[in-house]
Amino acid sequence: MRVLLIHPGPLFYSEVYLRLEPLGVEYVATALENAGHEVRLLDLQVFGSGALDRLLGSFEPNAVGFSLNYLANVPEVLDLAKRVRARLRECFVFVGGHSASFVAPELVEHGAGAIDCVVQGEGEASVVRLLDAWPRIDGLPGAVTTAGTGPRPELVVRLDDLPPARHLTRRRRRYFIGELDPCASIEFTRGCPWDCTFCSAWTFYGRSYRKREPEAIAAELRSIREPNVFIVDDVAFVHPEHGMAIADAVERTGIRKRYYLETRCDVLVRNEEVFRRWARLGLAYMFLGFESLDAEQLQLFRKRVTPNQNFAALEVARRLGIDVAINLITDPAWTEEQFDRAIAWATEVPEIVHLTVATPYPGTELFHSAAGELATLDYRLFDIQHAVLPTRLPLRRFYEKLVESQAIINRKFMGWRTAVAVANILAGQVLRGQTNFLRMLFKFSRVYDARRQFADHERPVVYEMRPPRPVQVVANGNGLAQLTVRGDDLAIHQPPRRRPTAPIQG
Ligand code: B12
Ligand code: SF4
Repeated sequence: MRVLLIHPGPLFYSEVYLRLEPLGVEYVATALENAGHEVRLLDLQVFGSGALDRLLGSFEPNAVGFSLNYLANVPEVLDLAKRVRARLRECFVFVGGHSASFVAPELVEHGAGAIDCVVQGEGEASVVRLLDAWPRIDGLPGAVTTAGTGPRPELVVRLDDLPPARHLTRRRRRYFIGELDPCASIEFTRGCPWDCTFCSAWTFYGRSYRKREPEAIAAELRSIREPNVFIVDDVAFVHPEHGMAIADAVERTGIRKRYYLETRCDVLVRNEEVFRRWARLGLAYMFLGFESLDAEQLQLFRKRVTPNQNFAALEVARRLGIDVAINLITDPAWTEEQFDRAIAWATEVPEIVHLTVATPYPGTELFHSAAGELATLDYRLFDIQHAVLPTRLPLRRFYEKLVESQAIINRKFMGWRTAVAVANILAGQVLRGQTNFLRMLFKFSRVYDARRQFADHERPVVYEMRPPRPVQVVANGNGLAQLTVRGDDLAIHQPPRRRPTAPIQG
């Protein structure tokens, strides 16, 4: 079959700092190519939607698959699916990805005949069987159709069997993160053994945690042409021996690149030696999910770290010379004083402090505990830059304070002063025709705008999200509220029988 895979456009607010290759779709593409299908990949983060019309005409796909990792992209994908259906009536149209998996039946419903199937879970595990079976796909594992939901999807057994189809992504020079321009992406492990209440990374994979072979990772790194690499793992280097084994393999091949990764503060503190080794290998930046400065809030998030561990992690990163971006979650119930406390702290520390808004995503426990509280059902506002729960401050004021706190990044790390400080880096990049980072330095005020964020709530809503199913909240022995929805009930993939092996404290 001729198969066209499409990644939707960027979410406006994240486009300031980064644009990364659609690794998940590349994995799906490899599975299809290996099965003999002819595959094209269109990334609308770097192409305009006119490219879709051109490809539909020239390639005439028999099947079109959309990637839907981000809930805020739901309306865009629904509209695009309808456009494909209007043009190619017989085409098999399917949708997969992280968010699609959690809202699958409502997507089929909104699609009103434009979407034949939503593929839940890891696409490479089921997509080939699906295409082989088309049009008799009802009841296949992971397939959600108008006839209902099939059995739970299967997990990929060996992550190393299918290297991502990077040869299918065009305009790769447009992928970057901050100063790492251009930048490729890679996966060392998949899944997360923790279970934070606001996160769906662990429910998606049924709390499984799988590691790739160090030699296969090194070989893949060697095949990557970009000098910079973003490691997409939810939590990098959970198991120190795995991090060291990859470092050994990378050292043996003599690969030299610069890396960006995301990890937990307690993992960084516990596995300092692994991070030291990687700093020597080129680890330049890391993203740490602080989430809150407040111990009680961290407990409510079930983050299983303390503020002291968070601060200790900053010390480790500073010692190792790794630049850090910290995430803090803004609670819609924040007062002016709580914002001011975060602003004061963000101004004082030398790191990048990024503020996002607490967002109950489908697939998280938070989604169900917030049942009945959602202030909007507009998918587009679920991008952690908008308040989808009622705010204590008037909404307009909430956005003013949010943008005021985010503007610290602009003052500290963007604009002319930074451009002058990094003039050498910029000059080298511009000479090589790379301008993503340069443009980034001047984008902040065009994107972050309290008035616009407020006005986004007034846009007409064509597709409404299905509200969460209310749950029974019971008091436990300590007088604390306990949810009756458990992570295992929300899981897309079957949770493994054996409990995770990662050291979890808390
Ligand atoms: C790396 C990552 C990023 C990277 C790169 C993402 C990219 N270009 O794809 C960056 C840093 C850019 C990023 C940004 C954001 N992210 Co992010 N990100 C992740 C993370 C950690 C891993 C994604 C990944 O690459 N996984 C590895 C690949 C192999 O898996 P995959 O993409 O999921 O693809 C598999 C399946 O989903 C499926 N699949 C995917 N596409 C398709 C298509 C078809 C047709 C089929 C059949 C199957 C299929 O098969 C694939 C192979 O198994 C996830 C958490 C997670 N574990 O999923 C969060 C996650 C997806 N991100 C999240 C969020 C909130 C964001 C931001 C909004 C944050 C922000 N501060 O603004 C931005 C928005 C990005 C945007 N679109 O503009 C949330 C999503 C919440 C939601 N429900 O919408 C997640 C789940 C994290 C979380 N804790 O909740 N992110
Ligand atoms: S540790 Fe990170 S990825 Fe894992 S559940 Fe918590 S927030 Fe999600």
